[in-house]
Amino acid sequence: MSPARSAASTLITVAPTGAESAKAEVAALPTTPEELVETAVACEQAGAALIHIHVRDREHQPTLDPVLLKEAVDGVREATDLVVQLSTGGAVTDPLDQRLTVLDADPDSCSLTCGTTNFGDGVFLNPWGFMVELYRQAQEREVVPEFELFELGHVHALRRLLDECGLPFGGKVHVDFVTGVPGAMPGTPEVLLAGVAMLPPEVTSWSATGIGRAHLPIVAAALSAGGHLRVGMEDNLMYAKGQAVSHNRELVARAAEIATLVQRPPMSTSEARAALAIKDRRTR
Ligand code: KMH
Ligand code: ZN
Repeated sequence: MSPARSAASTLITVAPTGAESAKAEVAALPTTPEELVETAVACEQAGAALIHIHVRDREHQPTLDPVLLKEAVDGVREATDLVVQLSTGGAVTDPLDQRLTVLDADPDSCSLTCGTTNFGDGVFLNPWGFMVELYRQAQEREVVPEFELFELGHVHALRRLLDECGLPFGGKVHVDFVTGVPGAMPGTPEVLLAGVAMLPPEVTSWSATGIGRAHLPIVAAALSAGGHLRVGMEDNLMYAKGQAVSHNRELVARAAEIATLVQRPPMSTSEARAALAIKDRRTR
């Protein structure tokens, strides 16, 4: 089945925090454990089925502290049915070996970026050996990766990864096109559709996100082409021209409204768990 034609409903991922924005400049950014859980609950109610988490420390700085990561996973898992995905990308300054330890927090899913990319003024490092090691560890721990694609070349690197390492745990292959990062692939429908055309046939679902101004054009393009959506303050701090996002819920609710209008309503968390073949780690 072509992934471009398979989606009757829309998986909405929320990426509420990221590693780039400063709490001092963006008060609405959820950076404490309490804010993260409150955001997760509100976004689930608004239509999200998956949450992509970056954790902050007590000073609101990005961290890969294992205790804080576990606290975040457990807190969101106890309060919601969302698929809990941890970022293994962290911040551009995070060392590769520390990024691998994210899996110790036992998330349902983890991000896995398919290659190095420009990232604003920095470089987001994802060398081949790191990708393979992260993928193998995810397979062993039965964590479902979301393959993140910041460049068209990353689509080809995904092909190589699947050839050399096989399918993820559960057999589903879900990718997210992250478009509009300064210096990486632009957030235009043309580039998104070129990436979709290159996807390996093993891909069972794809989503897209547009950074900053690319947000709404990419929402519209992805829905039109049969894809899913990632929204949230990691990627976009403005709701509209001159209007800052005041809560991640607003971005999820708008995405859910647009998806419903085009008759691809939000996927429930149980549908998302089935679509991504997520192992059930819930305790409640
Ligand atoms: N913060 C970026 C350097 C991921 O979460 O895996 C990387 C990123 C991708 O956000
Ligand atoms: Zn991220």
